Amino acid sequence: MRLYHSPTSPFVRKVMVLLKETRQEGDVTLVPATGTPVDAGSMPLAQNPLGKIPVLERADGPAIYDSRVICRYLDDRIGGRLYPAAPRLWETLTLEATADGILDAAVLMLYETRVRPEEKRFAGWTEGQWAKIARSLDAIGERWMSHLAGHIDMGQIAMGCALGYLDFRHGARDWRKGRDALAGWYEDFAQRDSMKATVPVG
Ligand SMILES: N[C@@H](CCC(=O)N[C@@H](CS)C(=O)NCC(=O)O)C(=O)O
Repeated sequence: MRLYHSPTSPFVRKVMVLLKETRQEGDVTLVPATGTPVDAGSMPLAQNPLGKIPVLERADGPAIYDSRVICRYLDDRIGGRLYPAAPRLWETLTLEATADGILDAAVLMLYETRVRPEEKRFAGWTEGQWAKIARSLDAIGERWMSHLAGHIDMGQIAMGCALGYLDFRHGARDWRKGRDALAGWYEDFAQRDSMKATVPVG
């Protein structure tokens, strides 16, 4: 299989952590890809018309995309370890969706400063994105700590990648402030070999 990859993409990181946790890394060749909404660059447009990564080219079927689809596919391929059976599955998927939503907002905030010309920026829009992140982190701290304390699953991996990305791109916002329980969980989770091996650089 071939995975379109960037070492700074938190969505790609979700896939990389899963590959390491499930010992499938050797089955995948990484293909570098970069691009933005205004310049698709080397994004695999033929495989994903949305021009986003990750994209996985499979040996047994057409390319698939969106980190949630790829992660579910790769987990299913080895018998399903990181997506548990229902009813816990619905929590796992909701936690993963929340982490991905945090990442969507965080990536849009980055594009606002990196891609949009300064005279066209709108601070209220950026703050609205951060408000989504802040509300989500508060909700996780209030309602999801027992799930996070359970057996590792894809919801936890996605949340670990989301918090790592906030440190990487939005460290000055200090997401840990007032969120001791979540910060404590992340400190431990970030020590996993799969997380240490995929820390974003660039
Ligand atoms: N929902 C997608 C989001 C993927 C995504 O936004 N990837 C970013 C890189 S971090 C990207 O490819 N951006 C290019 C663009 O938006 O044009 C997923 O989970 O895979």
